[in-house]
Amino acid sequence: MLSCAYHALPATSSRVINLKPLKHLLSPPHPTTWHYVEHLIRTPTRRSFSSSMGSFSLSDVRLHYPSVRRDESVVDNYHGLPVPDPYRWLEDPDSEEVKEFVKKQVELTDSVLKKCETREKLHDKLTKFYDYPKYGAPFREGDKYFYFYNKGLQPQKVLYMQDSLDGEAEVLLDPNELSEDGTVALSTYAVSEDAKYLAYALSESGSDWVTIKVMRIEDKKVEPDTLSWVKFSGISWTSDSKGFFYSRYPAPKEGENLDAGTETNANLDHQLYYHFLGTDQSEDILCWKNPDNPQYTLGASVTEDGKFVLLYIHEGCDPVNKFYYCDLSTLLSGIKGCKENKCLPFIKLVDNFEAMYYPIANDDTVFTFLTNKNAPKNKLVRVDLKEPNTWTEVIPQSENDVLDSAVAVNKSQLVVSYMSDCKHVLQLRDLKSGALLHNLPLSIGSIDSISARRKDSLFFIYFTSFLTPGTIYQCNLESAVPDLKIFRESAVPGFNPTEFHVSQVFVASKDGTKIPMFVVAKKDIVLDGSNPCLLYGYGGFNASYTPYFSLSRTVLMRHLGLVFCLANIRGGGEYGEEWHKGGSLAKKQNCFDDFISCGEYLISSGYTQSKKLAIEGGSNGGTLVGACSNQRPDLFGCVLAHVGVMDMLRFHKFTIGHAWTSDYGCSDKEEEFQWLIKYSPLHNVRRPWEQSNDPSRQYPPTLLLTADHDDRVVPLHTLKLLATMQYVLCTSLENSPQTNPILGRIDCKAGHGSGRPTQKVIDEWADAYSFMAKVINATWID
Ligand code: X99
Repeated sequence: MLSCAYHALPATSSRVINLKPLKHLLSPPHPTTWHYVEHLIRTPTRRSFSSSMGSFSLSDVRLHYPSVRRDESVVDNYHGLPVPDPYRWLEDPDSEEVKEFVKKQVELTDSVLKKCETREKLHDKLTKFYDYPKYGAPFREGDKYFYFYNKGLQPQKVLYMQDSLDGEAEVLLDPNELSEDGTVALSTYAVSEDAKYLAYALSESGSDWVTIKVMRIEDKKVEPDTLSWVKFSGISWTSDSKGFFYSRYPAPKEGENLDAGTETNANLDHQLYYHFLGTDQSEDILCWKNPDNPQYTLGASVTEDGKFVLLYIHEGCDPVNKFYYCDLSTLLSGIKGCKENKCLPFIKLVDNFEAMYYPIANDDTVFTFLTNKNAPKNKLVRVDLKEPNTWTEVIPQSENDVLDSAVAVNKSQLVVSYMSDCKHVLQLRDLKSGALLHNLPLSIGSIDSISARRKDSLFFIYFTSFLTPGTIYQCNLESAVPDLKIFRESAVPGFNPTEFHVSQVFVASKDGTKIPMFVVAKKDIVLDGSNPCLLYGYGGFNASYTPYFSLSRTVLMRHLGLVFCLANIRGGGEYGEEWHKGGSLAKKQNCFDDFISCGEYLISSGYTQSKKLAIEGGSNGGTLVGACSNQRPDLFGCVLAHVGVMDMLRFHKFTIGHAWTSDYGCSDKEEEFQWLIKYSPLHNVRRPWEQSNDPSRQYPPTLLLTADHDDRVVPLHTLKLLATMQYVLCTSLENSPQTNPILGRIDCKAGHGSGRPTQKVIDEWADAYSFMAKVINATWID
């Protein structure tokens, strides 16, 4: 499971603390630019392919790559150094030439995927295995219970409501009814405190843009309220249920942005608004803006007691925020009185970006925060707003474990989760003193979410692990000794977890730092270097990977004998903010060294060999595998790079890219340009046969994946790297030794990953992993 402290700030339902990062959640409307290639993915045109008789190796003969124009006239000057960018024209998603490029790449890729023998079998098995009921943890609002449920292969999960846990459940919102192909997804949502209204944000085609709608729960009537240009927003109702706070960007100028999610322009001037139910969006009250700092992002939440609205201001993606509050009772004529762009009279409790301040609970003006102020592994502190200079410690920083989350429950208690060597540990503590009351034992794995309210004595947690699809525990704090009881448990039919084994090893990296890595494999594997192996990593943005269930990897382990490995490399938050800083900015190379060391370990310890070692990563993890394959093309047998940031010199110019300078730095600054040019995947593609004594050394078979509506990491990153790799390695030399394929998979009506319908998820798994199986020569085991 992936979690990130920065993302724990209230964004989804205020009462379910979802520890998953928002990048796997989160999006809106309009036609698409690259729709016309969609049919090519389903019914590809036939194309002749040399050596297509029977079983063959994809590397026998060089593919016939499309010829792609290079514009040698585009050369940027970075602090005196000229840097050519011959594929700059690929940055315009609306140009006909780009559409033609995409079309040809999709045709080529599909012609190869058709030759991957396991593609259909994988598709069938993945579909069969995925068809099991998936429940989310119940959460309460007013006197109702709510939960998500997908009966198996539904494109999107459905929101249900019931009066009691054993009462009859009714469908409240079924996103599957909102589009024919399942590409409309529910992202953020919030139920009003009286449980009369549901405000919910819908995303189209995987975009980060969302439209907020409102439903009257009683009769499920959808109200006329429609809020547009919402992105990176939570929804938080005031306790009077008259309306809610949300964040948005200014509406684009007329004619701009006809197909939300395909545009690439920078997201600037995030603003906080309050929407009154039953009014037009044009009447919404502007509550905060930062005209002097257009790159800031804003979020707000109303406290559980309804007294305060809290404002969080972020600059970039670091776990740091400013923290302001407004006592709602002091607004003389209510929020309405704040018209004419005056904003709410927020009081600045923390007005710098030195640390993270995440509110856990408040008793009137006495607030308890989770913070990393002078505590890189986090701690709990308390302050009375009336005495803003007196802070006391409630739970001090632990020596080894990261204080991951704390949720108030049963009036005076806290459910606290720690991350201990990349696994979660759960405790019950006293809210006032922070004292440990009980350890709540769990097996080795992750707490995906904690669903609790301060006024309730019953809470739920969602637990997952490599071999546990999902177990929801309930805990009743009315009993003398709290006891976690299984409330619901998922099982994948046909999957027997007892056949597999999970271990955790600590691999010495280049500088000696011990890097934890999980290894999941069949119990009876032989360490003779013969096993197909998949190494996965992320390494950035303080995001932590703890054990999680992956249906696709389960199928690969069972039917390809695959060893699955998860490397907890630096840049993540597995050991707190120091682990993050150890793999960011000037130290980003540590991420690649850590990952490469993990790959070398898997070979030296007999799990696998280079030819059978695949690496995979998405987003910042796409950058990771892109950089690692540039640095060690000899070490890997397959590279799967999903939605990666590949142009490290220009990422900050597109959509929310500017927020990533907190991890990467920015090429506008000379020193930081020097960090970036050294590992930028786009700028470090070299011919391995010219770099070594081995004239046959080449790049591993590579699949670069992206999607037309990815407005988080815009597709141009992948398109430019694809064109560059094909040119440098394959087409610019008549008899290039590079026979391993370099391919791109460009999905349509899809984005960075969140909200993707089940069918698209399964299609992508089948494509990527059948390509992998083919090139690492992993054969099907029935
Ligand atoms: C983001 O870019 C987060 C974007 N984002 C906000 C939100 O800035 O999702 C924000 C403000 C308020 C509410 C919600 C949001 N992220 C998240 C990075 C990594 C992350 C990302 O997606 F920090 F975990 N990247 C893509 C980084 C490089 C590749």
